[in-house]
Amino acid sequence: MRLFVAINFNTETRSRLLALRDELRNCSKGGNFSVPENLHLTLAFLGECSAEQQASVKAAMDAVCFEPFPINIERIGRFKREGSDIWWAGVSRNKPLLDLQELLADKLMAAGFLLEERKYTPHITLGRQVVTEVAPWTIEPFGEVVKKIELMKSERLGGNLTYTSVYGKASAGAKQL
Ligand code: 2AM
Repeated sequence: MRLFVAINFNTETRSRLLALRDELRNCSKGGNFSVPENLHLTLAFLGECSAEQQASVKAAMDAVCFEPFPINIERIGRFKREGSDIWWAGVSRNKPLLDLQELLADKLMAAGFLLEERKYTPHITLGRQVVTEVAPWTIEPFGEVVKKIELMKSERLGGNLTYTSVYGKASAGAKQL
């Protein structure tokens, strides 16, 4: 199965992200835009994993301790790809988020996973293969307090890219899941 670890959002954050997705869609000539349930912030992408590897990811998540922390979504940006870019909502690079991402990556690498070596760019994908003439823009920041990270399974169901939470690790002080 294809796995990644992510932060999922509450209903209000999700609806604000959706409004931004719609704004982007309205000023685009084309693109493959994210459906509401697929909006998330990836912390680590594992790719194809065996059941044994899935257990290792859960153990790595269990070994990561973090306090609840706020995140802020502050801009709309893109990764340039030949003519059809990936557009996203960018998350401020705050210390608790970067520390959590690094700690998790360390635990996963210690368990034998090969992770992406590029610098972590915290982003929430709003659309892929987007064709637009607009330039990235800043937004009135909004966000929420993160209290949980989740192990997500990615699969194609009936032709649709579907993400399902298969495990969760709560922050210190949060109720057990
Ligand atoms: P993206 O949104 O920037 O494509 C599920 O596919 C999640 O894992 C998405 O957030 C996706 O990021 C990320 N992802 C997919 N393939 C990846 C890769 N090779 N390296 C890093 N992240 C990846």
